[in-house]
Amino acid sequence: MSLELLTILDQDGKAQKGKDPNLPAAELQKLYRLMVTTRALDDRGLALQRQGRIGFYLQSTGQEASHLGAAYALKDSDWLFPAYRQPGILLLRQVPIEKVICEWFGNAGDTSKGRQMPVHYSFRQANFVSISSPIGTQLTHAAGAGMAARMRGDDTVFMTFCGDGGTSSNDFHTGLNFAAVYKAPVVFVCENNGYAISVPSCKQTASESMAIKADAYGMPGVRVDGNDLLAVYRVCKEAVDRARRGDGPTLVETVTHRMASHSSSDDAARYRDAKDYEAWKKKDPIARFQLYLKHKKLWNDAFEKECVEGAKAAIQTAVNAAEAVANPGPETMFDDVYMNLTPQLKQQRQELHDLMLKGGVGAQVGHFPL
Ligand SMILES: Cc1ncc(C[n+]2csc(CCOP(=O)(O)OP(=O)(O)O)c2C)c(N)n1
Repeated sequence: MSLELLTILDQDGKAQKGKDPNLPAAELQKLYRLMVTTRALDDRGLALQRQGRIGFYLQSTGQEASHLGAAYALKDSDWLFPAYRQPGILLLRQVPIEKVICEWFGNAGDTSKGRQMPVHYSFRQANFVSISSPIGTQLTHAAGAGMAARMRGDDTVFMTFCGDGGTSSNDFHTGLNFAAVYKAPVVFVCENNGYAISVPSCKQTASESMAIKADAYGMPGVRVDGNDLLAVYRVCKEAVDRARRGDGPTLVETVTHRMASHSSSDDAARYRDAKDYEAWKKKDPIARFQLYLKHKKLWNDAFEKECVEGAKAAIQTAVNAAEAVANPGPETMFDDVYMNLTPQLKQQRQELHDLMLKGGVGAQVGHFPL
């Protein structure tokens, strides 16, 4: 049980001797590109919301290393039960950017057909379980999925995320307790970004840290610098290996900072400590990783331009394509809940059909086949 903050990269991007996981050059460049693309996606998401083109957005700026470093420790066959701020994982798992952006618009190209809030992604093909608004519910889901895998005897690992505020939820207790008792192969990643909306973490808990809470549940707890991609990766890789071996769950606290507001609906400047914010700005995870790549001769201006311009162009193409996709037709509200519609729902569907034929609600999208 270590309360010490584990780091590998110092502020100048130099790796401590003997701690560098020595990932292959192409993988390091891929991870850098993913962080840059995640940041660019975030900037575009907020801009679209401010322009009134989407209704809501949640930024993850400053937390790119925390979630990408963690998820990079998994195999593609492992599962994710995310919280609000891990969009980079979708890119890591090769979900097309256009699909991500269709979710923001809630259009017919969105996996959830516009039934979820924007930014509450769900991608079955990426083993990425739907984000849910209630804080902490994903922790129990991951614990249950892990228990099931252990009973089946397969070696899948389940990674789930929460914020510092999430540790105060009922489900944090239930999830961690069950996972530890049943030795479920789960990695709990608590991204301590300093705030739960406007409540600073010091008012959230009287514990010395988030990681220390693991002790009460009988699992290892580790604190790691969340703005140091290599350190997060290394700690999470150990936790993932431990889970896969059948030795049970781990709680990893990634210490980071929420550099943006909680969501597009609030203004952090009204409650955030400005000095704190300025200090964290200097610890930007992308800048630190860039220095590391530079020391390794894996970064230069041309590579930077390729990453930044490439991300912008891919996002622009995806926004254009996603914005052109129609909204889901009103009749789709009858889909996906029951395999066979109940007689009442059949009748309501018929009524909607007739109304649309007469030019009523949704008429502009045309009548649908019954
Ligand atoms: C059970 C529940 N209580 C309250 C809320 C309202 N709420 C939405 S986000 C949030 C704070 C989350 O903070 P944290 O877990 O630290 O994650 P972060 O947003 O910082 O990533 C709260 C209280 C909710 N969604 N669900």
